[in-house]
Amino acid sequence: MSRTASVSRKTGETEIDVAIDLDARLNQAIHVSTGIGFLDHMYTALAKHSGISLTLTCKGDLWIDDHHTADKPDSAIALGTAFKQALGEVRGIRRYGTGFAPLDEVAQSSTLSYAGIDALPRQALSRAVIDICSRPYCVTNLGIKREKIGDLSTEMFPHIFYSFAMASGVTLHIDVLRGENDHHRAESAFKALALAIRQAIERTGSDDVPSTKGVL
Ligand SMILES: [Mn+2]
Repeated sequence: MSRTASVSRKTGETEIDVAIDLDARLNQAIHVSTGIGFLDHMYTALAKHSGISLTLTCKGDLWIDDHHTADKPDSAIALGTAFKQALGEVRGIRRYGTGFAPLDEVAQSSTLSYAGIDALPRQALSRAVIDICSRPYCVTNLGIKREKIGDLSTEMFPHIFYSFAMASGVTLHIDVLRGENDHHRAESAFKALALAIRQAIERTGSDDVPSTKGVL
């Protein structure tokens, strides 16, 4: 049984089309175009490392600001809605997923030039925990200081994760554990979430509902 979904949302503020395939690992295709470069980068990383195929196009009212494109009720809500639809009834999957994603802060080659002073490259590290439980909840601790990364306001990151969690009905805990550079902190958070999703949606081979209550 395929786990795919398409969602279109059109409001006075944005026009979004999302198509996902949760089981596309061998033929993974990712096309993300939101009009905000850094947001494309994050959604692409999320899809890539979760092993899903994703097409996400968004035409937002970027002449106002990035709020409608990045924040609810738009790209993240559409993505969460498509994710929930593709999953269908929560059965036969692992349900829980945990992801830890490190990310180089300093290129190895440039580290060499620090010879003897700071020989270890710095790394960012994030942890994400997901429970596909139909009880939407989201807590994030990203510790990002810059106001913007590229054209994306960094205040959007918690909103993106929150909106995804609310729309998909999952519980999320996302913490950036270390990292100097805000681009890397954010990117490692999305990658950690991707790894958590990849684990949680993995089929167990049974048709079991992963809950002692027998329903999720
Ligand atoms: Mn990057």
